[in-house]
Amino acid sequence: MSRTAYRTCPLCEALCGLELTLDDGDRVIGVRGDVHDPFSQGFICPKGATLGRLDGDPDRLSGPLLRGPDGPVDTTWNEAFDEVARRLRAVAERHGKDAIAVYIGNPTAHSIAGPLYAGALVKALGTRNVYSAGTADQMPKHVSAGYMFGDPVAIPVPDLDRTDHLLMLGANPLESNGSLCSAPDFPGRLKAIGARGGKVTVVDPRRTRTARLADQHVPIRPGTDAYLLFALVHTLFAEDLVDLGASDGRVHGLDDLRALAVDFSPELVAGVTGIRPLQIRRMARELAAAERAAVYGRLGTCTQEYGTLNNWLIDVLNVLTGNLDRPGGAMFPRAAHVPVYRRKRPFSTGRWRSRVRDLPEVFGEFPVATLADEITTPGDGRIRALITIGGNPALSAPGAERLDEALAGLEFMVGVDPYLNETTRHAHVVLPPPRPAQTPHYDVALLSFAVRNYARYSAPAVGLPDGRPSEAEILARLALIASGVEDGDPAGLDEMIVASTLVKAVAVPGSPVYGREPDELVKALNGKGPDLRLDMMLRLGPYGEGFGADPEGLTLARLRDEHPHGVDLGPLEPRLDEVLCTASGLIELCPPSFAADADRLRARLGEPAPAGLTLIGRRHLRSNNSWLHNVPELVGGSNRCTLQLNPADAARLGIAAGDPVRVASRAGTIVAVAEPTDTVMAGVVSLPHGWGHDRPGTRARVASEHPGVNANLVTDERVIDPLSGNAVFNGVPVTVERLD
Ligand SMILES: Nc1nc2c(c(=O)[nH]1)N[C@H]1C(S)=C(S)[C@@H](COP(=O)(O)OP(=O)(O)OC[C@H]3O[C@@H](n4cnc5c(=O)[nH]c(N)nc54)[C@H](O)[C@@H]3O)O[C@H]1N2
Ligand SMILES: Nc1nc2c(c(=O)[nH]1)N[C@H]1C(S)=C(S)[C@@H](COP(=O)(O)OP(=O)(O)OC[C@H]3O[C@@H](n4cnc5c(=O)[nH]c(N)nc54)[C@H](O)[C@@H]3O)O[C@H]1N2
Ligand code: SF4
Ligand SMILES: [Mo]
Repeated sequence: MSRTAYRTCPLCEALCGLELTLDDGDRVIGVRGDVHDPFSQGFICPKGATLGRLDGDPDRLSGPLLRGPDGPVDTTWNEAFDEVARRLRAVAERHGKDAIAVYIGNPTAHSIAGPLYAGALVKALGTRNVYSAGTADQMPKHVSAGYMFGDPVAIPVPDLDRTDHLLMLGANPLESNGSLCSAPDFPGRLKAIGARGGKVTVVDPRRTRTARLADQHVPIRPGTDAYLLFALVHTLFAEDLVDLGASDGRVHGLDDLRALAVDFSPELVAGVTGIRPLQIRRMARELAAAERAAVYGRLGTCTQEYGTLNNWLIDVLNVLTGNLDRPGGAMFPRAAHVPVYRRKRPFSTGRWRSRVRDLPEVFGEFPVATLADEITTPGDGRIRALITIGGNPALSAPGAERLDEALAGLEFMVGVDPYLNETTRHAHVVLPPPRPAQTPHYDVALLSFAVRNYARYSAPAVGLPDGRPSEAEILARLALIASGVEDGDPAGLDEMIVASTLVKAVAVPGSPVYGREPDELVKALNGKGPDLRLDMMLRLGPYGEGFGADPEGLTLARLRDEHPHGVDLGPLEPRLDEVLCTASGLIELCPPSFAADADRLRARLGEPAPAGLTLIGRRHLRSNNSWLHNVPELVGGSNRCTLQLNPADAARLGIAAGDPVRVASRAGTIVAVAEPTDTVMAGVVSLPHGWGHDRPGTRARVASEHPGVNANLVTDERVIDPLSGNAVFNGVPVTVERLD
């Protein structure tokens, strides 16, 4: 007998609802799109469709591992946690708190446990050595939102379903399915813009599938978006096209911004960007003329040396054209579990600095680009131990070879990960979370970026055997260990967090529980662990039941039982008032540190362009960073880890399709297989990341048969976006030659 269960897909940001079919042995034997999900309406991609294969992957670790003299061996959960406690304590006693570092990987943003427990772990460790995939990804967006709007997570998303004009830079949602813009069936939503008479423009050095679907593709030289964006701002001012709309009277720094943009005329930036002045002017005019327009930039704009400037100027354009916070423009989603009454402290970076390279703290973190420095450089405060939670920095971080070597030299390392991958092979203890089918789901991190207000909770499809901790329990146990409570009950941590949240909530005027008694509120809550926390968050949230304030409102039980396919909470609504929390109470259009970096950008114009080729990345629909390469259905067919280059460059260098080529940069050298294609502009080469599965000591049989090469052996950890510390993967100077 088979049965059906429903859950959100945890593999990307599109949040598709899935219908799982399970056999009577609780194996997932089928996956389809959930047609009753009001948001995804049955949409599914090849990755979601193979979730069953991932769930049942024989290489997935079923229990904890302890490293012995001959490699990792199975152990019990108690022994594993005891070992972690003993060895972390030893490191902390000998070297202090900062000697223990944490790395939080991307899949942590897709789990219920990551966002709810990683913070508690970091706090309990009391370390400043906090790293994440965020500084290889979206950190520039947080910095830009933090300084412009006061809140680093106040990130506007394009209102895809109502916009008439979408200007998209450095994003390829036809492969990625979208990012910082959760929209199941992103391709369908893009096509709908054209169908209702709108226009989509894509700025990208490659003619991607997204660029082909768009009405217009504007190729740009890698790493030069800030020049283009400044020229667009320049044109809006120069041609008197600025119309703040809803932001009128709510901005600060408009004159400073205008003064800054004066220098960046379309003529001046044409050479460096490769975009004709007339085209830039036309783009600015169309943006200003559109009834409802949105400018959206994603990964390609972040992983650049001017990542923060890019992300700031993108939202500047939204403000200057009156599109911020208006339907069809760039809007702030309202997530059901995020209270809108929160008291916020204005954002700033650099509250402390890194030991070796003196880099500013950003959003509580140091750049992953300096993790290897902090592990290998002797002296007080050196990192001796590391906890990784989902992630694979040995492949995903810039200058990965140095980091890989550094990991091998750690005194102690813990990996919370279902796989023995290129990173966790260095761990002394590996703590694997259970299968997706055994894991509850709610997108704590991603629902704040959805193009419709929406919520969905999935109960585990399959129960956990006795004594088998969930990922929430694993992380809670680690947090307890870090705070010196070695055999505490993980549930106690949730009760503590709930109690302290409620104490704060009752003190904030405007909260639905203002003035009430926390002890009495706790009694209303149901569930244990993450469920308890989520029940509280939903009740305190904008659609919540408010502990009696709105009897019809959301509770976890109501979301789970009455809306098993998720609930649509309506289109995005203007809510700048709820969001804005700068010290001035205004949108900061020209933060001083950004203006200073713009001076650096301007000065760079005078320098000669680097000769040779520049490297950028790319994504493929059937991949997911470093970790779906062990699913046979997703890696079959031709080698995808190729170095794409323009046929003109290939001819000049005497390179033919299939030739092995040596790619060299300041950081390192790799050998890849060449794939000439005119989808890449001349002067640019492209290699995907997440490959390089040829390292000994991993346990991923399928992936090791399709190893590919690690692009991050040639990306350079020394070059970062100074404002955010973000890694630079796009625009890396390289030389390419045929290997004889
Ligand atoms: N299938 C699949 N889906 C994924 C992932 C995956 O690995 N595979 N990863 C997930 C993750 S972690 C993320 S963050 C998202 C990212 O999702 P997206 O932001 O859509 O990222 P990419 O697909 O890498 O698209 C970035 C684009 O930027 C272009 N680009 C490179 N350099 C420049 C430049 O200098 N300027 C401009 N304008 N463009 C440039 C690249 O050619 C590429 O097409 O995708 C998520 N979804
Ligand atoms: N050159 C280059 N490098 C890049 C990028 C690029 O475009 N170009 N993109 C960057 C981006 S956007 C990102 S986000 C990073 C990603 O970098 P990372 O987060 O470091 O790497 P991932 O491959 O996403 O991590 C996958 C690991 O998480 C584990 N995992 C999966 N599910 C779970 C779970 O539920 N719990 C736990 N605990 N672990 C789980 C998997 O088993 C796997 O081992 O890479 C960055 N690196
Ligand atoms: S688009 Fe993303 S969320 Fe949807 S099925 Fe594919 S991987 Fe899962
Ligand atoms: Mo990412």
